[in-house]
This record gives sequence, C-alpha cells and structure tokens, in this order.
Amino acid sequence: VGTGAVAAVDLGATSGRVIVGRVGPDTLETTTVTRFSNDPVVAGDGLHWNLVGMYGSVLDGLREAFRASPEIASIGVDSWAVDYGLLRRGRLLGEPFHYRDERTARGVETVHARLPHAELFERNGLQFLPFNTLYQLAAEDRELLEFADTALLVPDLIGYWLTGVARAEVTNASTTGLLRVLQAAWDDGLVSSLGLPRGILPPLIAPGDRLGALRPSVAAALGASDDTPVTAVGSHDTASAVVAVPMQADAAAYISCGTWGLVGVEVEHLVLGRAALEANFTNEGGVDGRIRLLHNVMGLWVLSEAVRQWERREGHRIDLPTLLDAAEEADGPVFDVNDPRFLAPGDMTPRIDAWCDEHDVPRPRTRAEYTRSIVESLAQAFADSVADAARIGGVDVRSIHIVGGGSLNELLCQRTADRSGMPVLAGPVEATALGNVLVQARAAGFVSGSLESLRDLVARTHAPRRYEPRA
Ligand code: LRH
Repeated sequence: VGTGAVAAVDLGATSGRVIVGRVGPDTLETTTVTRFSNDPVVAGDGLHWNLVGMYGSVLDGLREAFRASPEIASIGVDSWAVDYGLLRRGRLLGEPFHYRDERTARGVETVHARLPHAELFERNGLQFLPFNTLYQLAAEDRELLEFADTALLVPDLIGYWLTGVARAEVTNASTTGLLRVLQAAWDDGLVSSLGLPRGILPPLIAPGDRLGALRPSVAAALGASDDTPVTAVGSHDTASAVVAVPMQADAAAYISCGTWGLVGVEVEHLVLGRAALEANFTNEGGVDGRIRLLHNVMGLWVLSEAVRQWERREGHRIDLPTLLDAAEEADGPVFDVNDPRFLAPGDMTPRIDAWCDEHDVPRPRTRAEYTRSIVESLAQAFADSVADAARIGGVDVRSIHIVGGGSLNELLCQRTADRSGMPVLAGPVEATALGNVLVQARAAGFVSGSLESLRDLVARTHAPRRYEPRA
C-alpha cells in the first residue's frame, strides 16, 4: 500500500471530465485535467448523443493526463445510465439515442402489453422510468436490432473503444431492467419473452475487475504504457457517487444531485415488497454487492432547462448565483417536480404554469419566483423521498448527505434541511469522480478495505459543509 495515481473518465448528461486522482492511506486528491460540454443533437430520427465526439474529448483528456502524470496506473470510466450503442463487428451502428427522446413511449406500451410493471419489478427490482433500457430496446428498429451483434452501455462502449474488450459492468447493467436482480445475471427468460436478441448482451464484469489493457494503438496515441489497464468501476455514475458519500450507511440517506436527484439509502438486501413498488423505488446494483435503494427525482434539470430557455430568449447568459440570490428573497409555490411533463427538453415555465393552474396554486410571476419555486419543489421532493427511503429500507435516517453539483446550491441544501427537519451534509461536489478513483485505487492496491474505510478516507479529506434545519 502506497500512494499512486489513476485517471477517471466521468461523463454526465451535461458535461464530461477527465480527472487524475492521487490516492494513498491518508491521501485523496483530484485534479481536473479537462472538462468538455455534452451537447445532444436532434439529428434525423430523434435526439442523439454525440458519443464519437465525446470519445475524442476523452482521448484528448487522457493524453493530457498521461503527459502530466506518466505514473497513472489505471483508467476507469463512468457515465449516466440506461443508454447504449448497437454494434456489428466492432462498428457503431449510429449514434446512441438520448434517454429523453420521445420514442421510449412506444417501448413502454410494447413491454407493458406483455408484462405489467408490478411483474417486471419482481424480476428486475427497478423503479418505472419510461427510458429504462428494456423500453428503449423494445422501441428499437427491429432490423437494426437483428443486424447488431453487441449492445454496449455508454461507459462499456468507451471501455471497448479503449481496450477492444466488450463487457457489461454490473452496476450500470442493473439499470437496464434486464438483470435478474436476485442473481445479478442477465434474465434470459425476460429477454426472450420480450423478443429481444439475447446474443447482443455481453458477459458481465464487476467493479474492481480488470477490463483489459489499452489497445496498442490507443496506448501509443495517449503516450501510455502498453500494459495500462482499464479497470471496471461503478460505471453507473450514481453507483460511483454513492461510494464517495462520507456517510454511515445505517443512519443516513444520500442525494446524488446533478441533472437528476437520486435519493435513497444503501442496504445489504434487495427490497422488493409492496411498499417499494408503490413508492416507485428502485434497487440498483452498488459497488461491493450493496443495493442502492433509491428514487429518481427530477433534479437540477428542471432549473437548468428553464434557464437555458430564458437565455435563448434573451440571447445572453444568465448568471446562476445572481439568480439564486434573487430567489432567496422571493416566494415560490411547491409543484410536483416528478410530474412526467418536466422530463422532455423545452420550455419549463409554461409547464409549471399549467401544473399550478390544474392544482389551484398561484403561478410564480418573476424569474426569481420560478427559480424559488423549482428549488422549493426539489427540496420537498427530496424530503419526501428521504422519508420513503427510510421507511421502505428500514434505515434510521438521522442526516442527509448531498453530493454532486447540487451540494453547491446553498438554498437547495438549506431548504432540504428545513423541509426534512434533518441536518444536511453537503459535498463532495465531485463524488462521482472520487468514487471512480477510489475503486480503481483499491484494485491497484493504493488503499484497501471495505466501502466504510473508503468513505472514511473521503470524510477525512473532504469534510462536508453542514446545514442545520430551521424551524
Ligand atoms: C444520473 C443517471 C441516473 C439515471 C439517469 C439516466 O446521471 O445515471 O442515475 O437514472 O442518469
């Protein structure tokens, strides 16, 4: 056990980054080498990710990382969940669809005509979200699906491009809806009853396993040594984030808050009963076989999409801190942020107005009021889901950890504390990258031990900021 360096590739729905992490028994430091925007494009048949472009940015970032830190011992990749690319003989058959593309509605109809959500939940343990991979595959062009020989989730696709090895990392595979949760194996029966080709699903791999060495051409292009491995991490970004929550899992809830607010608890066993089904909770696979019992709350998406529309109308950028300061002085009604009308890209304010009209709630009037309204509604949804998670998971939750970009939003953290009546511990902001780094560092032998000791290292090096609930 000594100090060493690893590189983390972390792709989010709005931006990606390459980070170098330095880890030892008392050390956990990160340096962001590059950050690039992720700009989905409506092209032809729908909303797509520009994944090839993003891979180019990943390579640029890694090259930079190896130039600055030639000792990097491993690379790990995580991203948002559920989306995939189809390949045939190694060639990508078109840019992957964005999960916010509206085609998924078709897939939901097809799948639920065969298997209602309650039956799916018994097998895959997942919250109903219209974009879970199984619905996307059911909406896929049949001929294309038959023509493909492999489907790879986004981080697995990047890993494949880097190494030539096609695998499905299990935490992210758990978000597809096609894993038999009790066995953490592909559910062959489900796959065939949905008429999906089983052959396109690659073998599973677990966080900490070695995916493979860099392809020689990639190693040469990066200035890395030939035997540099890509190590599987919690490749679902939320799984990596939960690794780096400096919490005591038997007494705390977490909120991984970025585009989404993933609100839940970590448990040792699956929770598949009625209460979880009715609260629409999910059992996602965590690192070290833990279960992330959580609920997807709409997240900062609603605010960032509202701001994007205002910026478009005005033709200039809006400063978020200034807007949040104004919101602090304003009032704003609580609406249901989880209403599906807020899922698709586009103008949020008319949707908020419509929700308020339908529920006899006065509409917000100014941008400051809309902003306040979104923050209050998120804080309320967070508090509600924390209470659900505690009840359903049987965890005596006494504090709430907020990690990710949302941990920098002081109004949101304070109002979550106020509305839940519990202290909020905010940070680290880069929890996802830290979780990615830690799992690699443990595999490389720079640190050892359970998730508890990894979290203890996070707590010692990244002390969270505390918000007390106010009356
Ligand atoms: C967050 C996230 C979330 C998924 C969604 C598609 O980035 O991975 O956990 O539900 O994206």
